[in-house]
Amino acid sequence: MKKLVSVVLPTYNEEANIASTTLKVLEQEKCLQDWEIYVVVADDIRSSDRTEQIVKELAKKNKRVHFIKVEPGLGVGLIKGHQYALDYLKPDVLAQLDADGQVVPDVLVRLINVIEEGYSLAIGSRFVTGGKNQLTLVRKIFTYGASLFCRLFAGPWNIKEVTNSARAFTPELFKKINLKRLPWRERTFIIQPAFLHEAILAGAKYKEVPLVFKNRLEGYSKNKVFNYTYDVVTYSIDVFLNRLGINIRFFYLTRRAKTFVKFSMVGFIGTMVDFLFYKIFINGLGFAPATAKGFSAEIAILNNFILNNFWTFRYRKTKTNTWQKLGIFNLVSLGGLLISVFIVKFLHIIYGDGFIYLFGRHIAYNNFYFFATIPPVMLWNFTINHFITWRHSDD
Ligand SMILES: Nc1nc2c(ncn2[C@@H]2O[C@H](COP(=O)(O)OP(=O)(O)O)[C@@H](O)[C@H]2O)c(=O)[nH]1
Ligand SMILES: [Mg+2]
Repeated sequence: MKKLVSVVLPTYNEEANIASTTLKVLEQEKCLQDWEIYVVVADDIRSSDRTEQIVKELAKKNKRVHFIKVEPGLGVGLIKGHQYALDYLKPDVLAQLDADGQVVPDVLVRLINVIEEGYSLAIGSRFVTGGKNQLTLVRKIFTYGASLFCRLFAGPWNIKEVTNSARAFTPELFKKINLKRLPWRERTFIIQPAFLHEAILAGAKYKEVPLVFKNRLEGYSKNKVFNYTYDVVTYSIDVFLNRLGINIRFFYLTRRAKTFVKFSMVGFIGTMVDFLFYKIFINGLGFAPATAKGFSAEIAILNNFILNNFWTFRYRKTKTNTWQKLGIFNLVSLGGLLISVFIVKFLHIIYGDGFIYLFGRHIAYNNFYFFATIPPVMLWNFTINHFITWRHSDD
């Protein structure tokens, strides 16, 4: 009796690739004499192209091809795909690959061989001998950076590849994975490193095998690299904190508070821009400090507006146009400026000019007045911009 491997192919608008990828995956059987390959295509309900019709046609002709429709998100596609396989196909090994043909499908043979050697988890990797990453420079930097960050903070150090889906594992391992903790329902690719982490906690015996990742020829990538970077960083910090015994669900909190976190990052960058131009105007152009501050503050406001408009609140549909938003944003910032002046004035009246002695230095009270303005001004700016400047309107 042959053994059975189910291969989940998650799809989201993959009409140009899914037929050829499915056939190439099934073809790998010629290098796997003891195995029968089954394919489960897990198509996102948001797919608006012909992926579904194409796979259903294939499934009619070939009982090895199965099709399910799944809720949005890569994690949902993968997990629901494996659950379907366990329920209906009773596989000896669960495997998964990208459906777009970017990953050369012969990796499947190596993944299964590793499971046959006695490992419970085989990981396709661009970072072991024979592996190749033929993506653009930005993506290469991301792959490497994510790998390094995960290895340092989440561990283990000896897994080099964390951000692709090509893997195989035993049903026993899959059943031991804590799905309550794994963020598989989140609409992000974080499932890729998070699944590894949870698999290791579930006792996986793992090994990496080489994989060639080509550039995409057809269709488009759904990988939002900037968001993915944010998730990899916050997830790894979450794991790290957990290890220190600090269980504050950092990943979930920062995801829920994502807009606020982005807004704060913009504010931080804006403060640096403000300070940089303040110094340039004074030292380079000989402006008086007050004049320099006026110009540098407006440059910082423009900087923050652009970042907030095209990043923080990018998905907000507003009734106002960009110029109107810029006008409102300036007014809100002016409000913030007034608030900070009042706070400094108020604190100065109460506490006056003084020093405290900290770390062997005299530190003037006015430094604390400056920093005391940041939380209330942040709150003001965020609240007003959230509810007014970038007010979301559905119609
Ligand atoms: N079901 C499902 N599949 C997805 C989703 N996002 C991406 N995929 C599939 O996952 C695979 C990898 O995604 P891709 O966009 O190619 O990311 P990249 O290879 O990292 O650029 C492809 O087969 C996609 O069709 C999703 O939200 N739901
Ligand atoms: Mg891809």
